[in-house]
Amino acid sequence: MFSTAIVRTPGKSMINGLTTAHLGVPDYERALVQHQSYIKALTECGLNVTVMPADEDFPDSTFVEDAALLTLYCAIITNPGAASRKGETLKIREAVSRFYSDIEEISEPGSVEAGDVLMVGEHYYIGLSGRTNLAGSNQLIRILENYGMTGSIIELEHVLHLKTGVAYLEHNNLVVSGEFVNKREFAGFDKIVVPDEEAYAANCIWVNDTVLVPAGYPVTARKISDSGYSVVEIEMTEFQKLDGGLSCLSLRF
Ligand code: CIR
Repeated sequence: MFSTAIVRTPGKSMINGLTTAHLGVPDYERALVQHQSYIKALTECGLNVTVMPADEDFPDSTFVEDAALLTLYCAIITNPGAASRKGETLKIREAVSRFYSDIEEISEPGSVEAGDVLMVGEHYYIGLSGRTNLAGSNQLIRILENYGMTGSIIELEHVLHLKTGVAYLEHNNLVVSGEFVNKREFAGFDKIVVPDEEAYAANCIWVNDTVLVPAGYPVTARKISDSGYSVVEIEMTEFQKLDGGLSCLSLRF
């Protein structure tokens, strides 16, 4: 169970965020409303939510998930692969240090964005992506092992981050889309398969047996609800324009 989340209000500079989506420029006011709904949903799932103020210097800084990996035993500050995102970690470290005394970090030449890291109990799957490199993945595995946890590497083909296309809902249930449907590494899971036309909905989050799903993906929402979860739909259009999904907007621990 999670008790706490950290989020960061988007800044007006989000309109300059990194994107490959071709869905237009985010509407800042609408993004703020959507972010408020996200916070409300986490709160209703029982989490205490720490809201960091916007940081205009970093257009993608609302996607806090990428800057740290929070485990049961330690926090790991990442080293984002995107040059414009590297400086995000400074304030994330400050926020995280209120909750953790053991804080580790990924350093050059290693890069990791924790959107590439999928937690399944005490094992962490690490996606090798354009943002997370082999040196960073190996550093991360060493850190995890020092605390009695494990990690393994998965090569990504098309997605930005591992969790762009896969989500773990506990109880051995894995939501998968696209390249992950038949991935050998995930053969042992019970799979909830997201249809190609709803691929964005593969980035959903388990929060204490409620699953937050982006609004507008009825087939996926139904499949998850049929698997026994209560489903809450969140409008995410303005973050989708920056390739961001539900997991990216919070650190949950
Ligand atoms: C980026 O390209 O870095 C941001 N525009 C989106 C980050 C999304 N984060 C995530 O999937 N964990």
